Amino acid sequence: MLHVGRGCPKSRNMKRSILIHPDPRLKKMCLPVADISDDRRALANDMLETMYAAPGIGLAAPQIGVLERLIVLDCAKSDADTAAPLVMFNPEVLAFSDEKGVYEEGCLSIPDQYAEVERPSEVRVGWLDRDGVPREQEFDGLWATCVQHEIDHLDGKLFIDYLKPLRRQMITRKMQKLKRERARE
Ligand code: K1U
Ligand code: ZN
Repeated sequence: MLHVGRGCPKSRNMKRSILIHPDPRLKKMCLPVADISDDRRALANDMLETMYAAPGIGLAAPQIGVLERLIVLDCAKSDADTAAPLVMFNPEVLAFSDEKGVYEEGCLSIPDQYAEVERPSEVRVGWLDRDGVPREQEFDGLWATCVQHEIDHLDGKLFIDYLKPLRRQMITRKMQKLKRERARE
């Protein structure tokens, strides 16, 4: 088992709580990660744990209140044999297709609300992996949708920002009600 910092044994990953919209932290532009330390790798592990537990196929650091450019995703089938987690520090869309696709998106920060969003069908993404090694890969299908959705989170953008104002307002009001109910529990 790894022991990390402050003399305190770091035994296992921790599930974090996910912020619910509206929250000012979900609207912020996140800062690039300057160095990929053991603490940041532990944060990425916590995010994967949180994403799988939700369950979800992606998660961005601001969704757990950390305003840094870090995302995790796994759009593979959910059984452990085919798990394909990706950890991306400072991800960037380097190129995108003219062809667009529509996918019904959800968001762990906007529970139980889904809407069709149009985005480029294919994207080339560059990022630093958990060892700080630069990576580049093309994504299509659900992976392309998910990686764009997660990178949007790092720029303070939610999938509801692509919707017409009335639909966005209705969803926001539902989320305000949900937060009031959860606060009373
Ligand atoms: O960023 C997030 O809030 C995670 C979000 C990612 C996403 C979903 C759909 C389209 C684009 C991006 C989710 O994971 S919502 C939950 C979800 O879609 C799902 C959950 C379990 C199995 C399969 C999908
Ligand atoms: Zn989301």
